[in-house]
Amino acid sequence: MLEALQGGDFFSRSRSLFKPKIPPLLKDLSQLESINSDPTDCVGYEEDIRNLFPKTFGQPKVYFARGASRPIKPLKVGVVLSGGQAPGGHNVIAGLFDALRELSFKSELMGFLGGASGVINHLTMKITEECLIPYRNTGGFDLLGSGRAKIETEKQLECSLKVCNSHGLDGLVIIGGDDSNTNAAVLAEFFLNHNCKTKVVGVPKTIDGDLKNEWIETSFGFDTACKIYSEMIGNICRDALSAKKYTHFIKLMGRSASHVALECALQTHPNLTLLGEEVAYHRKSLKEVVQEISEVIIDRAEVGKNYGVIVIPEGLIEFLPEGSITGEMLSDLSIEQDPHGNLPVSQIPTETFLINLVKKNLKARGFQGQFSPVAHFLGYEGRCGYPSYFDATYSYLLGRSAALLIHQGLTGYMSVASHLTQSVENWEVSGLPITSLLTMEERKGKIKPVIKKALVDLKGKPFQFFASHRQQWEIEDHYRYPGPIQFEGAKEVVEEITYTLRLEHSKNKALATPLN
Ligand code: FBP
Repeated sequence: MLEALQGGDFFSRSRSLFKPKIPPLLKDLSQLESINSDPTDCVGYEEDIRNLFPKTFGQPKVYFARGASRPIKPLKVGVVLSGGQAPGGHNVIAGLFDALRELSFKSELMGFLGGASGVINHLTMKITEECLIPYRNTGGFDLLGSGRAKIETEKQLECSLKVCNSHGLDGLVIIGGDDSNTNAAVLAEFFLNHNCKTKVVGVPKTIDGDLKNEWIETSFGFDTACKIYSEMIGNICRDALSAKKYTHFIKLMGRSASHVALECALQTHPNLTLLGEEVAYHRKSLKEVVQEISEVIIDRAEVGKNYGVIVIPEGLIEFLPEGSITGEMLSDLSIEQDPHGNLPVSQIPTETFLINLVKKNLKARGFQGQFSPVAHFLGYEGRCGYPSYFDATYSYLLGRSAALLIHQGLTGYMSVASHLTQSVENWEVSGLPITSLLTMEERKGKIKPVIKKALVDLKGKPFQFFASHRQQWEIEDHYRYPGPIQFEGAKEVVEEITYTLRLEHSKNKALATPLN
C-alpha cells in the first residue's frame, strides 16, 4: 500500500495519511438506522414540482440513530464528480469508499469518468484502496475527472438507466453544485419510474458557496477556496502597502453570487469590495460602479495614498442592469452559456474592463494624482488546493453519510451535515430530499426545475458586519494578512472556519465576531 505514496513528496504523503475525525454516532455504521422526520415541501411552484417528481416529492428529511445490528449485504455504488472542481472532492469518494467497505468488505465502488458524460457514455474505473491512497485529502478532481454535461434528454436518461442497470448499481452518488444536484433529483425520479434499483444521492459541492439554505450550512470547497484567495489578497495588500504605487483590481471567482468576495473581504479588508447583490439592490449602472471606484481612488489620493486594493466578484456583470455591459464589454468575446444555462463569467475580463473605464473617468474628472492599476484574476488557483481541515473532514463525512443513505435504500436525497461551527464530535448528518430545494426558473429560454442559488443576503450577518466596517477599510489601511492554510499546529488556527459560516450559524458570540 505504501508504494502508492512513494512518488509524492513529504507533504503530499503526510496529507494522504491524515485521518479525518468522525462524530461518535457515525463510527459504527452497522447499527445505524434512518429516522423519518416530517414530510417536506419545495421552495416554489409546488404543483409543477409535484407533477414533475410524483414519486420523490414530499419525502421526509431523515436522521440517523443507533438501532439494532442487522446483516448487511454488499453494495455496488457508482460515483460522479460533476461541475467545477472544489477542494474535498476526493475525500467525499474516500468517505464513501471507507463507509461501503465498513458496511461490507465485499462492497464495490466504481467511478464514472469526466462527469455526468461518463454515466451517459459508460466510462468507468474501479476504485480500490490502492488507487485511492494518493488522492486522500488532496485537492482536485483528477481521480475521475469532471465535466459540465447534463443528463437531460430522454436518450441520455435512457443511456444512464441502461448503464446503471448493467452494473446492477445499488447507488449512484453525484457530487456537484445546484445544477448537478437538480440532475440527481431528475435521475432519481426517472429510475424509480423505470423500476431501477439504483438509488441516487447528491453531495453539496461548490467553491461558490451558493448551495446553502436553512438545512445546508455550506457546500464543501468554499472554505478552502476562500482561504487560498484570502492568502493571496492579503499578500497583494501587503505589497500595495510596501510599494505604495499600484492600485490592484482583483477579480474573484464565484460565479453569480458574491459569497467568495464577501468572505475574502471579511478576511482581508480590501479598500473596496463590490458585491453583485448590492449593485443589483441599488440598481447601480456600470457608470455608477465606475464612479464609485474612481471616488475611492480620488479620496485615497487626497490623503497621499496612490495605491489600494479593489475586489470584484466575477459575477458582477450578471447583476448590472441590462444594456449596461452589452456591446462595450462582450462584443469581441465569444461567450456561450454552459449546458445548465450559466454564463461563463470566469472568461470575462471584468477587471481590465473596469480599469479602462476608471482611467477614462479619472481623466474626465481632471484627476492629477497617480493611478497605476494592476489586474489580477484569482480563480482556478483556488479550486484544487489541498482541502483545509474543515473541508477535508466535512467532505469525508458527506461521503460517509451518502453511503448510509444508499444503505438505507433512500433515493433523491442529498447528504448534509449540520452544527458545523461546533467541534466535529457534535456534527450531525442527515438526508435531505432534493425536491424540497426545488423551484422553477427560466434556463436557456425554458422553464425548468432548479435548486435556487443562494445569493448574498443583504440583511444577513456577514454582509451587515462587512457594511459596518467597510468605510473604515476604505481610507485607513486596515488590511489583514491571513497567510496560508495551516494543516498542523494550534487547533484554533488549523480548525478555523469561514467568517460566513461563523456569522451565519454560531451561537457563540465570541466566535461570531470577526477578528480585527
Ligand atoms: P460549480 O458551480 O460547478 O461548482 O463551478 C463553479 C465555478 O468554479 C465558478 O466559480 C466559475 O465561474 C466556474 O466554475 C468556472 O467554470 P469552468 O471550470 O468551466 O471554467
